[in-house]
Amino acid sequence: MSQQRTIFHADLDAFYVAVERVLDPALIGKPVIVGGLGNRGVVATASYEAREFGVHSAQPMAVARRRCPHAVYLSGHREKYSEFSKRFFAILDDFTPVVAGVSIDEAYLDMSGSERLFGKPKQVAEEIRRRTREDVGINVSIGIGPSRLVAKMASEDAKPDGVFEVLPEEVEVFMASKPVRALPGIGPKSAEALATLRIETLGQLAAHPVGPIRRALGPNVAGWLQLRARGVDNSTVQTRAKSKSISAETTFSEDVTSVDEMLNVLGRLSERVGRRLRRSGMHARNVGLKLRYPDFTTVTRQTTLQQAADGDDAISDTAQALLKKTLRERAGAVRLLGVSVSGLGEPAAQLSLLDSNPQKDSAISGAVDAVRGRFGEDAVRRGS
Ligand code: TTP
Ligand code: MG
Repeated sequence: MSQQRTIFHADLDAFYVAVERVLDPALIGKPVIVGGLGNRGVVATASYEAREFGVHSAQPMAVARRRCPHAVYLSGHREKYSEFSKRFFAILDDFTPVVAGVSIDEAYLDMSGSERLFGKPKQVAEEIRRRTREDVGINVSIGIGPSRLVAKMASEDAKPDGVFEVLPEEVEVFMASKPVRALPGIGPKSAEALATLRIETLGQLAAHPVGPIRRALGPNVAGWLQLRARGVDNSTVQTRAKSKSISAETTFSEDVTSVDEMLNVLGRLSERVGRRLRRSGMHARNVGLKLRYPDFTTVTRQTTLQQAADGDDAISDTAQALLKKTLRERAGAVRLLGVSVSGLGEPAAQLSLLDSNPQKDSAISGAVDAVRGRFGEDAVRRGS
C-alpha cells in the first residue's frame, strides 16, 4: 500500500489584475482587463467582474471591447508581476521544501506528512491564504487532493478566494460529475470526439468500454485518460533547483517602535530561515537584514560570517547586530523586517576550534527542529 499523499494546488486569483489593484486601489470592484491594447492584442487576464460579460484570457482584445466596453483596459506592468510572483513563492517555501512552480502564479506543494508540523490541510491552506493576502496583497485559491490532478481540479472549485478539499474517498464522486473538458489534457477536439460517443462527463468516460475511445482518440491515450478520469495520477511534485538564498520577512500590521520587539521578531525569522537552511542540508556564508521604514525607505545589509553556519544563533546574532547598526544610522519605527541567508554551500568538514562553534549551534538547532516536528511550531521557543 502506498503512502497517502496530500497535494496543494495554489493559484492566485486574476493575477495581473490583482497586482494592478494593489498598485491602484481605485480599480477594486471595477471590470478590469489587462492585455495587448493594439488591434491584434489579446486578453492576458480579466477581472471576475469582466468575466461575467464573457471576457476571458487569450480572447482577441477586439472581442473583449465589444463584450465589455465599460471595462478599464490596461497594458500592464510586467516587471511588477514577477516581483509579486517571487513574494508569493517565498511564502510557499515557508510551508514545505517541496514546491513546484508551474507558472508565474501557480504552484503545487506536497504537504504529505506535514500535519504534525502545521495542522490540518484546510487550516494550512487558510494560513497560506492569509499570509498571501497580508504580505502580497492578493487572494490565492487552493485546491487540496491526494494527487496533483485532483488538487488542480479542486482549485478550480476553490476559485475565487477559497479552499476546496477533496478527500481520497471523495475522489471518484468528485471526478464523475465533471464535464470532460474539465480534465487537463482534454481540449475542444477531444471533447467533440467523445461527444459523438455520448460521453459528456468524466464518470461516463471512466465507465465506457475502452475500444471505441481508442478509435476516437487514439490507442495510446485512451486507457490513460480513463484512469485520469477516475482521478488516478501518480506524478510527483518536482522541486525547483536549489535556491541560492533563503529568506523570511514580515510586514507589521502596525509599525513597530520597540527595539526589543524588533530583536524578538528577528529571532523568530532567523529560526524560520535556519530551519529551512538545515532542511536543505546547506550552510550559509552570509546573513542579511532587510528593514523598511514607514515611508517605504528600504535598507538591506549583509554580513559575511567567519565560518559558514546553519544554526539559529549564528543567523539571529548576525541579523540583530545588523539591526542595531542600521538603527544607529536611522532610528525610528519599522514597517517590515526580513532575514536572509545566502552564499549557500556544502558544510565544511572540520570542526571549528574557535569560540563560536557553528557545529554546536547547529546540533542544538537540529534538536529544536526535531521537537518542533513532533509537537508543533510553538512547542519550543529558544531563549536568547
Ligand atoms: P491564470 O492563473 O490562468 O489566470 P488568472 O490568475 O488571471 O485568473 P484565475 O487564476 O483567477 O482564473 O494565469 C495567470 C496570469 O497569467 C494571468 O493573470 C495573466 C497571464 N496569462 C496570460 O498572459 N495569458 C493567458 O492566456 C493566460 C491563461 C494567463
Ligand atoms: Mg491565477
